[in-house]
This record gives sequence, structure tokens and C-alpha cells, in this order.
Amino acid sequence: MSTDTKGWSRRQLLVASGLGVAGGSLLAAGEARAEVSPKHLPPGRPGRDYTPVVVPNGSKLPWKVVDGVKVFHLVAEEVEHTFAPGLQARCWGYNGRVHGPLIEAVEGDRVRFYVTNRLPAPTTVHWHGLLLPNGMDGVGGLNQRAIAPGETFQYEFTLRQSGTLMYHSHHDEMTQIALGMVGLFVVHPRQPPRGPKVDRDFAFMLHEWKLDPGARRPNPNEMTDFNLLTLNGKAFPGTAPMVVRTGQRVRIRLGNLGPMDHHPIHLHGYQFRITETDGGRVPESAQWSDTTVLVPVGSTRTVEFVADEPGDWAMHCHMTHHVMNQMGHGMPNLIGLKPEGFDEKVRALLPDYMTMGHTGMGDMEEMGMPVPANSIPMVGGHGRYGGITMGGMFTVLKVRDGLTSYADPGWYENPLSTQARGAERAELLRDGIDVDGQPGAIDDEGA
Ligand SMILES: [Cu+2]
Repeated sequence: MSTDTKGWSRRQLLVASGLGVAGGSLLAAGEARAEVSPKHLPPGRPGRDYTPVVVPNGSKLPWKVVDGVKVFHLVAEEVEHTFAPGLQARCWGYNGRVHGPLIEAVEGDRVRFYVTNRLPAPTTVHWHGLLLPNGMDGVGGLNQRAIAPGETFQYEFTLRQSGTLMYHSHHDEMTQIALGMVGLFVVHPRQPPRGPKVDRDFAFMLHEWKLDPGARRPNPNEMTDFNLLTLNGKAFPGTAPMVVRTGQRVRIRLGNLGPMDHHPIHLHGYQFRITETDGGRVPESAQWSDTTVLVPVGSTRTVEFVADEPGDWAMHCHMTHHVMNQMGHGMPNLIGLKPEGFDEKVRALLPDYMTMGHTGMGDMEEMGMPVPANSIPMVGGHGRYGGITMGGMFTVLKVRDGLTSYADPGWYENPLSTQARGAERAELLRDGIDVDGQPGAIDDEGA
């Protein structure tokens, strides 16, 4: 860390200068050294100082104010978690939730966290991306000793920044993170950023798991073949939609503390701007427009857009195996196989046998194929027009005119004139389309 001639660290200067809130100017040399408890601002209040974020399927960590400090209590513990209807597992999380409740606070707040360890193993909490004193950083062995089972530790610091940050165990990381011990930490700016106000502010934690069909515990030793991909701990069809009124400005915060994979999250129907990383707000001149944002492991990305087109818009990871559930993995490739005759022979031995997958996996949702106890089919649920052939990291942005409530409005009814449908014979004739003829493709031999 760089220091000036007076021995001040840049961070101490930022703290003592009013957290950059009062204009960000550094202190003049010779001013008093930062106190043990650095200057902080009165606790920020929802409604007055910020619009609370919405956590689909998730929860928030409660707090109270004691002598001007926001006090939180995190309890690390085993959690019976439901990934989707019909699929439960014994995970590790915080306060009865997987993932841990979202922490919401305001730049300049003084925050105090009590962390009680009810796990059978030691743990710590690391405040990922937060600027804080080294002794509060939570890396077991490096910054503190690990919190033993039954112990309660205290962390306290002042929030010097705003943004979408995270927290997670930093002890036996491979095991504890894989079992779910992660959460989001949103710090709202004390002064709202310039520009239009955001109306709907959603937050998602991305995660991946290995949970064998029928198993009760995710396998934290898995390194490559994850079979359960989640948004806020839920796999589609367990994911709740984002509900928005047409014309509202929407923010979506995405954090990734999964074990191994980066996730390209794609939103249909809109171009968004990438406005924030866990390193803070991206200056407007450096923001770019996109439809997919890559969220690397250990990072957050925030996007914003105006929801001006009503409808049911998909949002999902674009890695196709990340929109499949458990049973879509490790299957033999049967594409092109002709099962006639073969199935009858096998049925002599296995009466219920039916070859599946020889035309792909798209029919699996429709077939109602029986699955082992405590597992879910590889692809999702029913939409307005039939089976949705995705599971995992898939959810829906529901944009509607004139909403008065954010309850799930059901499926969108597209105006007939803007609805894809089967072509009619008269239309084919009118446009000279011969469905049985030679399809066209012109060799491109260059200019
Ligand atoms: Cu993915």
C-alpha cells in the first residue's frame, strides 16, 4: 500500500476525509491521524437514502441501530434448501438461507457484524470487494483465526464506497463456498448518482452445484461437472420472475461466487448498459451497450436499461449446459439413433424401457419422464405456449403496461399481429414459398 511522507495510507486519508462523500478531497498534510473508529455518517435509511433492492427468491439481513452503528447478526449454519419444487438438499448457508441474506447498507454507514458459527467446522466471513482495515478482511489464518464452532466473532468497519459487493466464507473455501456460504452486499451511494432514478433494482447471486440425483448433499469436491445451476439458489422452474411496469428503469445486479465457472448472462428484448463492477460505478463515457454480460467468478456486474417493450423476456446464462438441470449431464449421445425394433427387444427385459434423446432433449419436459426421488427433470416448466426446454439459470423478466402490483402477472398475451405462428397455405402461395422444394443458399464467393 502506498503511503505519503507522513506515513498516511491512501485509505486512511480517504476515511478521514469523510469517505469521499464530501467531495473526495484528500486531507492536507499535518491533520490529525484517523481514529481507531473512523468518522462515519448517520445510518442511511431505506426510502429516504435509497430504494431497496429486490431479491427474487431471496432474503435480506435485518439490522438495528445501536449508538449510530448498524448492527447485523449472521449465523453460519446447515440449511435444508429447496432448489426447485421436488429438489431439496442439505447445504451450508447463513440465517437459515441459501445463499445468505442480502446485506443492504449505505456508503458512510458504520456497520458491525456478529458472526455466530453453528457449523461443525471453523469458518470466517470475508467481505468481498469492500475497502476496510486489513484485520477485518476475514481470510482465515491471514487476517484472523478461524471462528470455532460455537463461537461468535465481531467485525466492524465503515463503508467507504458504494456498489454491488459480496461476502463469503474464507476458510476451507472449496467446501464452504461450494455448499452455499456466499451472499450479496449492496452498498447504496450516499448521494444518488446523476441521471434518471432506477425504479426496479434486482439482485441475483449465480452459483453452480454438483448434486447427484437422489443425493441429499451437494458434492463440494466436484471441479468440472456441475449439474445444478442457480439464480439466488433456485433452478428453473424454481426461479421467481422479475416484474416490471412498462417504461420503468431497471437495474440488475449479478454476483458470481460459484466454484469454477463464469456465466454469460443474456437478456432478451433489450440492450443494456454495463454500469457497475465490484470495483464501482463505470463512468458513463466508459459504459458500453450489450445484450450479454460475462460475470466472472469472484465478480459482480450491474446492468441498466429502460423496460419499454412489454412481454415475457427470457434472462439466462448462455452456456447451454447451464440451462439444464441434473439429468441433462453425462448422457450418451443418441442423436440419429432409430429406436424402432430396438425398444421392443429391450422391453422383453425392462418393460418400461423407452429410448430417449435420439431427437435431442427437447421432448423431455413433455414426456413427464419419471425421475429419481429428490431430483428434477433436466428441463424446465410450462410457458404460455408449451414446454420451456431450459432449466437451471433461467428466469423471466415480465414487463407489463399499467401494473399496480408486482405480484406475478401470469404469462404475457401477445397481440395477435405480433405473434409468431404457423404459416397459412395462402401466404405460402402468395410469397412463392415451396416447402417441399430445394432450400436456398447462395455460395458466397466474394466480390
Ligand atoms: Cu453459466
